[in-house]
Amino acid sequence: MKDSVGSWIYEPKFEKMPRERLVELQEERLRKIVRFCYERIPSYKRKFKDAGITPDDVRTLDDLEKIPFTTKEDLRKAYPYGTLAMDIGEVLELHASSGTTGHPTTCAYTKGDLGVWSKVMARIYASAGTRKHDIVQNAYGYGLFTGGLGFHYGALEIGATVLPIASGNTERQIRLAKEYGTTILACTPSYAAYIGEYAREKMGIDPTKELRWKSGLFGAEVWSEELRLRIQELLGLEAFDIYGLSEVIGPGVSVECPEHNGLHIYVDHFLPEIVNPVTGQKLEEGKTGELVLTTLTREATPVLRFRTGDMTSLTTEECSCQRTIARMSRILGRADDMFKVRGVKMWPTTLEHALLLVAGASQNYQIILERPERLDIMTVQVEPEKKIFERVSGDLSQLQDLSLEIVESIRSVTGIKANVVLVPCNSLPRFEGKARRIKDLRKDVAF
Ligand code: DLL
Repeated sequence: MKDSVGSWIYEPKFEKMPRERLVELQEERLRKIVRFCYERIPSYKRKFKDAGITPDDVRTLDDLEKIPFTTKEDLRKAYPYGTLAMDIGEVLELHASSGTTGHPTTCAYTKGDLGVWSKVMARIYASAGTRKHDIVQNAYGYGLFTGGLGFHYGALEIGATVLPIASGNTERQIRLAKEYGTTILACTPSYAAYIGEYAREKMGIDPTKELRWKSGLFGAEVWSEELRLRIQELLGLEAFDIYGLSEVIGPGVSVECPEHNGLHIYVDHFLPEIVNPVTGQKLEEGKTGELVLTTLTREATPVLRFRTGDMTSLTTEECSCQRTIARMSRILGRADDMFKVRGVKMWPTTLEHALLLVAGASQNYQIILERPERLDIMTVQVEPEKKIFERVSGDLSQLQDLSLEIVESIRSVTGIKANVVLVPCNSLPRFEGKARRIKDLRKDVAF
């Protein structure tokens, strides 16, 4: 195994467990959690009744499909306390996931849940080479968003030092990184890229030489392999993809190992399935579809077959890092972020991938979708890299070759001819949290 950042395994007992034993453990936990949900949460009892099943019908992993899905809408309807399986006296922490449409959803944690959260986050840190002597710059938002506290608890569990700086105030991020010599950066990938640009352009600091970051734990939004390479170049660290969601635990569901060939899922706590997002039909290993997760150990707000809306695929093929647990591919996008342009399905990352294949294009872009008459028009606004922008003294008309190259790259990746508009550096919005890349101005778009 490559050991670029001294990666290690925090709970080898679970991560390297022989497959048969792992399945036994999962089935044992599945039977328990199914009964627990049925007995403690009235909406599950109702769902089971409607489906004509009882907890006794779920004995093995193959029985999982008998259980009806849980959707975000189910959880929203049950807001604020309808999803609680425990008495409020047992709940130590409440988080509400961002409700951009309608009610948020409640994610509650007992002492046991916080223990599991800390442990899975510690596994994540270990996978990214974090040790006791590391100083973690935690630039995820603290508060109701689970990013900040999840990364905080994991760092404490490992015994590392945590700098709870939260997101924002980029100048201070860079100054403190330098002064304290922080070694691990945790934030969204779009913010990491922004920090890299800001350090160079606004502060004259080259993070690869003047900061001590060795690894970055980036997640909470979709990003592409090309953006990873950009961030690594900008910040001089090894970038790890980390996945999770509030309804299931927060960050802590899966992470890459140094092989960077998918994200190992902590399947002893979170049971994954892939389904066709339209029909709900279970898909076989290797096929791309919507990730569905069942929490095997969650106490306060357990979920059975939760439709995450995230598109990925699974593999149980062995990884050379020795972990036996399944891997998921990098998230392609959300089923509901997926957009169609003239019938072709894509996600923002598809475009990001196409853009970053072109030298001179930056990772700052925005997609605008319009349908002035009957045909979709996709316009991609892209900032050129700063050095290129400066070379032409801000005269974008001199960069026609660059925009043609981007048009060609998008065409070869998606088959669609987009309008590419180069825009001045620093003119597109930057995000300290999750990036929002699409402006869909089309009316009544049907999928
Ligand atoms: O974003 C938890 C998190 C915090 C994960 C920090 C990683 C790091 P939510 O706010 O509930 O929780 O948003 C969950 O974010 O369903 C995905 O659509 C997206 N997402 C999370 N991680 C990734 C990732 C946190 N690595 C939603 N790649 C999920 C792509 C991600 N999308």
